[in-house]
Amino acid sequence: MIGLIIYSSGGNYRVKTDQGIFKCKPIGLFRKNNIELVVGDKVNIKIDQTIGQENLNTINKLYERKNEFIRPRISNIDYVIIVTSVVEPYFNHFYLNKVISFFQIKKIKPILIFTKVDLNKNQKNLDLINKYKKLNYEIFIFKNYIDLKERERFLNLIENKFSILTGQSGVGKSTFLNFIDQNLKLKTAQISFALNRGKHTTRHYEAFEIINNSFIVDSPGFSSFKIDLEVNQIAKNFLNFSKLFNKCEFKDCIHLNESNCYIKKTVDLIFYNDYLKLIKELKEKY
Ligand SMILES: Nc1nc2c(ncn2[C@@H]2O[C@H](COP(=O)(O)OP(=O)(O)OP(=O)(O)O)[C@@H](O)[C@H]2O)c(=O)[nH]1
Ligand SMILES: [Mg+2]
Ligand SMILES: [Zn+2]
Repeated sequence: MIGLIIYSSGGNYRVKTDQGIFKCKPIGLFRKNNIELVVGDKVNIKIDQTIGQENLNTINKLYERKNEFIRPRISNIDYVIIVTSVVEPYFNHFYLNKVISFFQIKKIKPILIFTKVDLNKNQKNLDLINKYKKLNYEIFIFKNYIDLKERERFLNLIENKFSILTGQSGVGKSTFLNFIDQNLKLKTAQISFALNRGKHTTRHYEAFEIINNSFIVDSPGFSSFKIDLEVNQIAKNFLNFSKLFNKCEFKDCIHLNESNCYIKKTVDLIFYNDYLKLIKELKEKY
């Protein structure tokens, strides 16, 4: 039977199939070949309830992965849903731009959710959201709720897709998901003002089935997201750079001090500065 791994914890898995969800263990071959199964994997399982009291169902085949990530351990992602709060925590566009670019390099489309817009008192934040709109990203504005039409639009977008939800702690990932699917009732936390950081309330990776065979993994905050980037990849994939870098004079332009750099000339300063900051961060790493 073919299925999708929707939960993993300490070598125990839950696999969703046409016949329902089954608790499974992988056959020894996986360990022998050093293959760790992860949430998002498409697998074959064998149902075997005859041994002892336990349901000993086994996973005996892994189908080829479309993509895979080390941390979090997840595979076959169609969309990344990036949640950014405009206040508490502050509008961290640098982090957002970095995550967008990381996933664009992997050819995974981002969906941007801006939260806590009801608490916003600063026009600059709204202007910034508009800058993302101009780059043609799929955007949703969350004010502790979104209206039915927007909810529909979101559900249509993720239909039959496997998506990962990410964003810094406390931005409202779980709150947003609970709103989209009122049956989920994920734990949410009050932000801790003392630290100006949200408390971690999401502990494990689990794909939640939102209606219509659409799955979303609610992952912990970004600190545990392993982001590996290279300068020349960033130079071609940062935000909308893929549409622009061909117009730079040099084919391998990294948009710093090269002459006739189209990107330096045309990209919004706030985004260009984030690009510089990211390049600096990468260069310091090596
Ligand atoms: N006013 C307002 N509060 C919000 C909004 N979105 C989330 N919150 C609040 O922000 C706090 C943190 O929300 P969570 O959903 O727990 O955040 P999270 O991103 O899941 O956090 P972690 O699981 O720790 O990564 C909660 O108190 C929410 O009620 C919003 O749009 N408006
Ligand atoms: Mg959460
Ligand atoms: Zn350039």
